[in-house]
Amino acid sequence: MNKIVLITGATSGFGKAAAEQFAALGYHLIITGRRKDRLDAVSNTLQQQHRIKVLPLCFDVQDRDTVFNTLTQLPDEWQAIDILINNAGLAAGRDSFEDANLDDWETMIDTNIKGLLYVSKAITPFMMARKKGHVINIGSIAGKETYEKGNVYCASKEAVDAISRAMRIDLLKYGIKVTAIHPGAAETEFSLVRFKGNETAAAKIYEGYQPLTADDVAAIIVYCAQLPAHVCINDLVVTPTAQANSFYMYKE
Ligand code: NDP
Ligand code: 8X3
Repeated sequence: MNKIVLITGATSGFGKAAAEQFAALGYHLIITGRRKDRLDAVSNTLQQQHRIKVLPLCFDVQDRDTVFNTLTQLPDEWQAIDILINNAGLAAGRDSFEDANLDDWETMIDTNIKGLLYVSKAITPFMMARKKGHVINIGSIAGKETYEKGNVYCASKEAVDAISRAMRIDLLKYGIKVTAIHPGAAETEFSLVRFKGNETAAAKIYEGYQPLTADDVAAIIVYCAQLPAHVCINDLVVTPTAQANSFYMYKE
């Protein structure tokens, strides 16, 4: 029987690449995002290319009522979710603490922390009932080492790290695996979003070295998801070879 994977933020970057790779392996997909046109395009393409079912759900993970109304009332055939990938997230701005915008801070906290919690709280009861499941949270190297002007983005990803450890302890009794994956610099729409559409500022982040791609990270997500039932990668940090940590990047 095909497994079901739910991926938040599958309209671009890691989430879209993961949807493509899971689809190629025959998984049925629940994919989410706010941009309905993109979500429908990903859904239609993957259903045409592979013999799988796709359920696209368009919502903002910050919206608590919509998250719970949508996810707790999934059609019966979609409730047996094997893998939840909490990927939806963003950085908004890269400003020193004193200059940072409060709305940016709230957006990051509401998306990266609260959104991940809402989705997890809505979906894990399905896994608890089946005494199995796998939650894969996308953190960041930013959650391992706080860098200059990273303030609340780093804090939000440090929270993802702590929440992952907490979920792993509390969900152990239900046989649910929890994996946290912490990527370094990857060229997706991440920097374009962070710099609010400024293409020059975004491109500069990836100059002088070879960053990770969305497919690199997706392949790691898929690898973690496909390990035998008794094996769980708890915590995984992955960077481009040119990046040693949040601070040291070797640029040509
Ligand atoms: P992208 O900007 O390419 O993708 C982000 C995805 O998240 C999009 O599908 C977007 O969909 C979705 N999303 C954002 N906000 C919301 C929201 N409020 N509600 C629902 N969906 C939302 O970036 P990445 O693929 O790079 O980022 C994916 C994750 O990886 C993020 O959590 C990010 O913090 C993390 N990360 C990224 C790194 C990088 O260097 N790229 C490194 C380490 C971690 P839509 O806009 O349609 O809602
Ligand atoms: C994204 C990687 O280093 O820009 O989480 O914070 S970084």
